[in-house]
Amino acid sequence: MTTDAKILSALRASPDGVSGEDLAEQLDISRAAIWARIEELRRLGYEIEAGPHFGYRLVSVPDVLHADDLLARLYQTKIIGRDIRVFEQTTSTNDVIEKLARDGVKEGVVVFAESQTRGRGRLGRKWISPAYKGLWFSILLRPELRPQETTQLTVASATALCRAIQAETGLNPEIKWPNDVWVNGKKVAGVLTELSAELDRVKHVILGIGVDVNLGTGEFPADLRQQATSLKLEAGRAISRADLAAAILRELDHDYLRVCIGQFTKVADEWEARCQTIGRDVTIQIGGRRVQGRAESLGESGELLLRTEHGHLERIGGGDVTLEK
Ligand code: BT5
Repeated sequence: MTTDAKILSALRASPDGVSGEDLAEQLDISRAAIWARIEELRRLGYEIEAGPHFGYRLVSVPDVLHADDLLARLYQTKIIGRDIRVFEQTTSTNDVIEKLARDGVKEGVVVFAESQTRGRGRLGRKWISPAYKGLWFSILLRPELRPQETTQLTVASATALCRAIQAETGLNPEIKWPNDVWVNGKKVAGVLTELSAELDRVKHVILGIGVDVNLGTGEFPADLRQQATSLKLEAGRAISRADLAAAILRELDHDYLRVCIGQFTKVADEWEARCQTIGRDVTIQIGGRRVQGRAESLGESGELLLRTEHGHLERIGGGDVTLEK
């Protein structure tokens, strides 16, 4: 952990304040060095009160993503979030992770961007990513899975996102297979899973996640307003992006471990309970093909089991779902 991360976690651990002397002792640096770091944190927008009786006290944190601060909150995760990098702007955070993957960086690294100039969805679709309004981030994973099993990670991401969003906002998110998180009938988050694989072995997976946190209606293009919303619009209050980011990474770490140790069925049960697609009549567009039927359940690799209109059970690995009335 960096010095800033240690200071922030010490301040969080003592909401009533902690003395400069105690901080200096805990971190094994001088009081002057502590003071200099506190000044720097204040410059970044952290409101830190100082007084003779309580020492230093964290009053409020700015609505910016700060890698050290996120690290400080995530010291207990096993894989995801041990290394966090925040960029002011990128093309797509998936591109940055792709480069890190090629450079041999360890799995679990997370890249956030305050804005993306070329954020993308599946099939090269555009993902709008306005500055400071959402969480636009990607994670590098190197799981021991076969390529067809990586749908498990998309499923795990959706369940983790739902738990974190519910805990931080009180909203009740639902999942639309395979990668959408919805609130009150509109999309608030999506997952883009990209993988590099050999025939039978995954080399790495990039999970790209976009969450519409504090966008106002005007920040969505007119053609998206019917189908997309933000947590702020639905909850009726601004949501702390840093709190939500930390919660999501914690939940993702938990679900990723469940997948790694062969407990995908537990994730799948939770997923099915949240999934509004199961039990519904749907039309699925898979490239140029269109299939219709009833979504029956989730298969053991995260695929959708669809009872087609002709009575066959089809395993669908990916596609765009439209719910029939
Ligand atoms: C997704 O694709 O839902 C995956 C989105 C993943 C975005 C993240 S952001 C960080 C990382 N870096 C990237 O470059 N991407 C990932 P899909 O199911 O194909 O949905 C895309 C469709 O959603 C678009 O065609 C629009 O209709 C709609 N859309 C675009 N921007 C949106 C937004 N901010 N919120 C809700 N819907 C949006």
